[in-house]
Amino acid sequence: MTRRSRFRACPLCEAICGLELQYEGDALVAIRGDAQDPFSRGHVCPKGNALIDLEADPDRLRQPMQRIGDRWQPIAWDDAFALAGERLAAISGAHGAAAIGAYLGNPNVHHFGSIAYAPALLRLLKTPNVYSASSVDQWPHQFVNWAMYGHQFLLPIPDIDRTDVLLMLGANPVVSNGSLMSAPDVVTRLKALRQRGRLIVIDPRRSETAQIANQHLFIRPGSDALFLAAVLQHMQALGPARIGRYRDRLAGLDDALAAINALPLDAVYSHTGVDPAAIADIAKTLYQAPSAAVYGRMGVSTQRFGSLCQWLIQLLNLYTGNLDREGGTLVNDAAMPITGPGTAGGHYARWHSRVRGLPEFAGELPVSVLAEEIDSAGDGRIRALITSAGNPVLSTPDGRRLERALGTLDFMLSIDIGINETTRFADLILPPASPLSQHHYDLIFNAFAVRRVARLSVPLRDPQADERGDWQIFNGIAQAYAAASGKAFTALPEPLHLIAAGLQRGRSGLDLQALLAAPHGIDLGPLTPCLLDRLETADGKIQCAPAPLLDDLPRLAAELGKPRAMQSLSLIGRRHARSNNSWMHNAPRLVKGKPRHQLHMHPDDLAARGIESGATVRIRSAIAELETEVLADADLMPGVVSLPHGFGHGRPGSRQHLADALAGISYNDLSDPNVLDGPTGNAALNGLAVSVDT
Ligand SMILES: Nc1nc2c(c(=O)[nH]1)N[C@H]1C(S)=C(S)[C@@H](COP(=O)(O)OP(=O)(O)OC[C@H]3O[C@@H](n4cnc5c(=O)[nH]c(N)nc54)[C@H](O)[C@@H]3O)O[C@H]1N2
Ligand SMILES: Nc1nc2c(c(=O)[nH]1)N[C@H]1C(S)=C(S)[C@@H](COP(=O)(O)OP(=O)(O)OC[C@H]3O[C@@H](n4cnc5c(=O)[nH]c(N)nc54)[C@H](O)[C@@H]3O)O[C@H]1N2
Ligand code: SF4
Ligand SMILES: [Mo]
Repeated sequence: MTRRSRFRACPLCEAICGLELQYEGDALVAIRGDAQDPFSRGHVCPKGNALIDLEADPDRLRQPMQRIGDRWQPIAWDDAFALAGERLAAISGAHGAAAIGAYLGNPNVHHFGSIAYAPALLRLLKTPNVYSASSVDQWPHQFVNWAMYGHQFLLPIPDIDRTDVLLMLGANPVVSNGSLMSAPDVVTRLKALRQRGRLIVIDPRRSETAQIANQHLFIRPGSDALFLAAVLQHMQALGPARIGRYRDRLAGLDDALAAINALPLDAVYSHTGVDPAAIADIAKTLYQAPSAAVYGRMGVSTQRFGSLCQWLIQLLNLYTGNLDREGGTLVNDAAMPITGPGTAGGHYARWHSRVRGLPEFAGELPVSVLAEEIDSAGDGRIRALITSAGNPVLSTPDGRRLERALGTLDFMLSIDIGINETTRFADLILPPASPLSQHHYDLIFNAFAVRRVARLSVPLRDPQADERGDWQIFNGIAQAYAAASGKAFTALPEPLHLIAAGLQRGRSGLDLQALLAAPHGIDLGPLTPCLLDRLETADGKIQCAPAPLLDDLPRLAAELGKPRAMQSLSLIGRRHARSNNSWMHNAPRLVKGKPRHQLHMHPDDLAARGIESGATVRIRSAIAELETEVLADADLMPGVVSLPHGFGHGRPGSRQHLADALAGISYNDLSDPNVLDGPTGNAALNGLAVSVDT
């Protein structure tokens, strides 16, 4: 049979690679990188190839399913929408809007039919109980963008293709393929940077990215804010802030520097483990380089000082004059804007969580409070939950408590493709059609890319009669809920309509026709300085000293007074090229080969405890004690242990036959929902104090 190639963007990670999908008839038989995509230039990774497995997965749901006790039975779409609408309306009517909670997981961002349609349903529900994977991830970035630049998505992106020096903290793009800097084929880009200038990686593990860097320094988990503050203190001795371009657009720089300079950092070495001479050298390198960028990701956002880290990173880029400059960090002027008039810029502390009183940010509460908002009695308790493309039982802190809480809900609705650790508690699961049969435009990742690019993905096959796209599911639930509760709701038009309207709001001049005529995507060139023109703060200035960040400095200073607990180990995460958070473990081509779930520990730490590599060990955190196997890993900083998240499958009722057979424990059965970033309540997943013994 002849093969036909069809093209679209990969929906699986932020690199948004172009894929060439080869079909025989209607069967997807092979996947390659799209060599004609001007941005990804033919790059593909093992996960991209595993789309074949996802399409063929026998456990993938292809019609709505209703749970009756522990049996699942198919239900027709119209009946499913009606049931969802009636149950949600009844619970909201009896107990108020707060009784309905919603959790949006990571894949929502990768589907236009979710990201552009879910907000209308949430607005209709009017609940203060909205949660998402953002608060176990990049909230500190969004918060600092909002506080300093006036919009949560005015995100300065490191100009990795042109910079001379990149200081990278807590990121491992060689494995993750880059995050909050969409950069397909990032290895080639980083190797070019290494040739051209200097890549410096700060990480408690000699990560795959550290291995291709010019320089790698270990750091004690959670101590980066002290390190960054020390770099900024040193830099001030080298010369003045290079703020000429933004001089009259800055507010509070002196206040910010004074507060940071008041930190007594003489003991920075004993807290960070980074040699003061190296800190001085990094300050000089950044300050003197023709261009330089500081960038930090998961390891410095999902930790106790995540927001301070992101703030200090912005201040360093500003001080060296590299903020909003070619070769420094730049904001993407996306073809389909996600900032500016009519977009959700963010707000803070307009309401607080019922039980612990944590502030909302941008309309959401931190997911670390979700379980207690379900299981603590009282008015405003969550009694019904909607999850969309999320697996919070494995992905958010204290998954065991959440799991117990989910079992007590009056009603749970999941929009998901499978029955897993989370969705097995749902009363109703609505599975969207494959992304390959839907229109898609990457609203978020085109806007966070290291170049200006645009690409429309069109359906590669006709939808089947009984399939519904994500957008139809969100419309369907909202319409049924409105009907059952006597509210008004106008369904949103189909994706192409919203995509065309979105492009029209931008300044690229591109329209739908232009995108349809360019199936491999369009390159609009490198990023250009535009942040100053786009600031959305009240006074139009960059806010260098936002109060919530200054107010968090005493908490950091208090760290300096604390002796380090010598007995405890510090637990950090670890991603693998063949894993995707908690959900791609049912793909045969990804899970084959040797297991990857083990706890890694430095040989010296193993020896000190008399533990053999390969042994089964007990890991104890503040909330749990679990057993798994340990492996020696000389690439870790002594005192640090690492465990991948997203394992711990095989729970009763889950239907993921390959995943459920895998060994491993869930990191988030250990992680503590009370250990959080100060201003945002983002989960401090990394740097968890644990002990390990046999
Ligand atoms: N300890 C620890 N915990 C972490 C992290 C960590 O590094 N360490 N990382 C955090 C990060 S960065 C993130 S983003 C979160 C992720 O947290 P979540 O988004 O909650 O979890 P995922 O594992 O991504 O689960 C994705 C869910 O989406 C479903 N799904 C997949 N494709 C589709 C689709 O096309 N449509 C729909 N409707 N559903 C689909 C899957 O079946 C699965 O249920 O985890 C966080 N948790
Ligand atoms: N293969 C694969 N790719 C993925 C994912 C996946 O699960 N698998 N997930 C996707 C998602 S949702 C996201 S958000 C991105 C994340 O993308 P990245 O942030 O690039 O990925 P991580 O692997 O979480 O990198 C975190 C790094 O921080 C280090 N670290 C831990 N604690 C600290 C600390 O206290 N200080 C410092 N300086 N470093 C620390 C870790 O050792 C690790 O190397 O990856 C995406 N890409
Ligand atoms: S790097 Fe990301 S976008 Fe590219 S093929 Fe792999 S999963 Fe897909
Ligand atoms: Mo993420």
